Amino acid sequence: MLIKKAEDVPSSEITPKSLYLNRRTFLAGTAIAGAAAVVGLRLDEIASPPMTARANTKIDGIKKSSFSTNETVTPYKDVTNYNNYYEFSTDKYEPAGLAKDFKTRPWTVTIDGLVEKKQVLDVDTIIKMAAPEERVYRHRCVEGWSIVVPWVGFSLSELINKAKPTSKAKFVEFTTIEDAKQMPGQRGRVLDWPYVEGLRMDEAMHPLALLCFGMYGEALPNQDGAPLRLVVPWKYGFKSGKAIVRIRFAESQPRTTWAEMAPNEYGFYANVNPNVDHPRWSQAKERRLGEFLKRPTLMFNGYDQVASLYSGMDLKKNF
Ligand SMILES: Nc1nc2c(c(=O)[nH]1)N[C@H]1C(S)=C(S)[C@@H](COP(=O)(O)O)O[C@H]1N2
Ligand SMILES: [Mo]
Repeated sequence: MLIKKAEDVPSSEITPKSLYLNRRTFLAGTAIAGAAAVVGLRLDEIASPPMTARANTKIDGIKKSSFSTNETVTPYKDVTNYNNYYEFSTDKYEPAGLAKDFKTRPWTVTIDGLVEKKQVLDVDTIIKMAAPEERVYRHRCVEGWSIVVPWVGFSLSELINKAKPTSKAKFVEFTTIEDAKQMPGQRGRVLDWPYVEGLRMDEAMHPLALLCFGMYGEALPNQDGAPLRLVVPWKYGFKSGKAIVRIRFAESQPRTTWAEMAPNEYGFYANVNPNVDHPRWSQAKERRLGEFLKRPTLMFNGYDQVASLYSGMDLKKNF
């Protein structure tokens, strides 16, 4: 995500990594640097960065899903070294390192609001609620890059059905952990912590909405949202909150972090839509990490099966 008000960003956060990268690129050779600059590539697309150690637990019994795309999966090293995770850093290259020692156990998730019974569940109880599936989804960041990831999890509806929301519940709110001791980005006021996102109940119940605890057959790396995150593939990435500690059912639309931060730029719905530009850039195209040329962005990120959720709605107004 791009920050609207530069003055909100503590100077420590603006340390120009790009300068450092440019210097490294420069030292690596001006020909490569020139080529990288011309096509707008990241340095690690030219020269491989250090690999993230793959020390995550393998998940057993993963079923394949018919929701998966057969597009080329983005390399693990890209997905785990280029992350939006402002609790750690606004620099996409930094969460991988800064989240290394983040503690994801013990971990509980509070389920409250308009439910038959409020409860605090251990994350491992949640993970065992249904059989794990691999869902290879396209994931489109509002900033214009995209990835294809073999996520592991199960439909959020499985958890919602067990949580038994009352008939009054029309929305679901997801809150991320607040722990400035472990999350250096939370020591600054870049966002109004904790990070909160939300969905309308019918969106949350759509089988594509994934409660996610793994990727590439293993437990989620910390920088990708361990131990539990959401993946809502037809919406811009910011709707998919990481490190969830609370799920609250509500009658009215929850206040969500990015829509509060910059309401003219980020809406509550945030459906991927090539026809509705961000006020500061076009959303018509995207760059798949690792590719040279941009590709067209698809309506609902190509997940047409959600279109009926929005029939009769003006998606230019409800962006
Ligand atoms: N808690 C939390 N969740 C978050 C974010 C964040 O900053 N904090 N960034 C969002 C954005 S903008 C994107 S694009 C995705 C990125 O997920 P990834 O790093 O696994 O690709 O996470 C989303 N979830
Ligand atoms: Mo994003």
